[in-house]
Amino acid sequence: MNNAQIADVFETIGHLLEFQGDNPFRIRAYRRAALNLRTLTADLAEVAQRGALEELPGIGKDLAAKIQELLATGRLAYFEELSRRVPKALVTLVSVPGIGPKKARLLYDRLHVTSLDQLEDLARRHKLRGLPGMEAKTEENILQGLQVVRQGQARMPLGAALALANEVMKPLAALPSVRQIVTAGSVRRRQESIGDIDLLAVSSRPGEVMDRFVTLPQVAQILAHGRTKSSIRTAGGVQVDLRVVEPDSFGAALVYFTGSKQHNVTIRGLANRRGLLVNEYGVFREKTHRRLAGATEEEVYRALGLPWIPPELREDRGEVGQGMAGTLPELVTMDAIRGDFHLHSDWSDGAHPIEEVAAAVKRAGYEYMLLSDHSHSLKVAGGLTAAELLKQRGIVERLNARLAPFRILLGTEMEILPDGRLDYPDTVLAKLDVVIAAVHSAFKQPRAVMTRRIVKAIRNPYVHILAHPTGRLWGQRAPYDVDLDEVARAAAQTGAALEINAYPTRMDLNDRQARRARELGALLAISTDTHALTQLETFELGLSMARRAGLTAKDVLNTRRVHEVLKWAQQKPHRRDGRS
Ligand code: DGT
Ligand code: CA
Ligand code: CA
Repeated sequence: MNNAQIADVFETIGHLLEFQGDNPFRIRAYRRAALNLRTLTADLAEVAQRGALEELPGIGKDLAAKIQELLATGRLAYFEELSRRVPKALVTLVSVPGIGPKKARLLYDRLHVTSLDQLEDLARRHKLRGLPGMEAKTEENILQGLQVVRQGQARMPLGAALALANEVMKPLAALPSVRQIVTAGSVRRRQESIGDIDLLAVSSRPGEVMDRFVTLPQVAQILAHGRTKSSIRTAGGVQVDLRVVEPDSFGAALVYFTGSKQHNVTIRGLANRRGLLVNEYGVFREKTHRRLAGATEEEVYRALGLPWIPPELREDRGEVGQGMAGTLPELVTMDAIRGDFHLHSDWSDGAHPIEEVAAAVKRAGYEYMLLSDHSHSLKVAGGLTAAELLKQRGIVERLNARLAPFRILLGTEMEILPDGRLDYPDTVLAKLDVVIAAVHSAFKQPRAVMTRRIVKAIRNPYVHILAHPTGRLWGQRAPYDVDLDEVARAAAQTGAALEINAYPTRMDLNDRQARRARELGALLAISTDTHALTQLETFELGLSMARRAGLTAKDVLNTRRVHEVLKWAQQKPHRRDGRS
């Protein structure tokens, strides 16, 4: 069993317990564990082998034993026993955001709903309203929830796809005949959602690669097994395609199978206008069929009169024209990144003491980090009172003396209350280095109210970064309704930054939203939202969104030196239009 499957089991247990009216703390513990497992980049089997399961956030003795049982047997007696006590249809229904146990009961008992298709049909025909507590708006919410579930089922978030791709590539790369193996398709373009995983390899013995591929432990079903091309499906339902190509057409194949389809169409058009032919084998003269390029991507693009185009930009959003004009943006790279702007410690809902978080961030090569524990209104996450928050200052200073030149900035991830007021008074905020504000409540507010709420927070002179601006949680919660253009304009006017949250189930802002925010003049800050140290490496997901947005180093706050960040933060109260 892989991480996602074990997370699914825990999440379902949460639902089953809720049906039985079990202890809310136990229910929450299972749900939180599920969420943490989903965002874990390490392989659970490997963590278990190291005996380190209990070091994971939210995993105690009991859950660690359950993970062990699932890993060892693929089953969990406790889960099977719980499942027997609750009709399967209820479990299906409650997986839809917006349907709790009470509504699921109603739908099942009164309308005998047993499948999502049936539910969708009834909601579309307005047959749900009239049940106690169900109105037109409820039907709308349920339809929206169904979309969220289906999106989550049909495509997976980038982080999960990258983890699986690496897991599959590792044993293949180890074969002596394999000279290269890389991702192609949407994974290589770092798209936020992935349909299937495409891999490309060069090998002197393609047959051996194919045989190894279709017998990997991840394989649940072999969809195709050919001489140079095979496809499999994992137990989690993910399709993986692998092709082996000749070395002298590797570059052409990589361009072709990286896509996107639209990008390929555009470069084919460009080739045709120049009397050339481009396909997965190379670039050829149309008339003589003489081969001009094929072994590397660089030479393929060069033969077409283009510079090499980073995969993240290959979406036919103008990159081919920019390439011809020599105006492709110089995308921000990991090398340019100096700090991470959103990390939790065990003072709120993080898993580790400040000291350990800082040491790990420093070890990862950063120059600074923003400590941002939750504020007191977020009780479920152990939010800090103002007095507790200010107590962190002394600890931060002592650690800074020890870790110099590494620097911990003191901040907070502060609640934006439903009416747009903030969780701490300005007198407290003025004592912090950088302040993050975030929405974690009243998600259902109408668009105008939510927009006003967030803009009001951004206009506070002491608020510097808006965390996860849309609140979307992959497969669980749709984004709240907010006018992001208004939010970006307010950020641009006041000199605040919008976050690109790299948490694997968030990726918020995503690439399109970040691109738009930059167009409107807003600065972007990439953050891991780290709760456990295994999450530090997810920074790459946020960086991918930034690169797909076409951001350069100067568009991204993280590329600034620490004193520049502090200066930027201190200037905010003095900007003319800081307060509305
Ligand atoms: P996905 O899997 O939905 O996340 O998106 P992709 O882009 O990975 O799409 P996929 O797996 O169907 O195909 C991988 C790449 O192969 C795609 O980006 C471009 C190339 N490709 C696939 N089918 C065609 C086609 O009919 N025409 C062209 N020009 N390229 C194709
Ligand atoms: Ca694909
Ligand atoms: Ca594919």
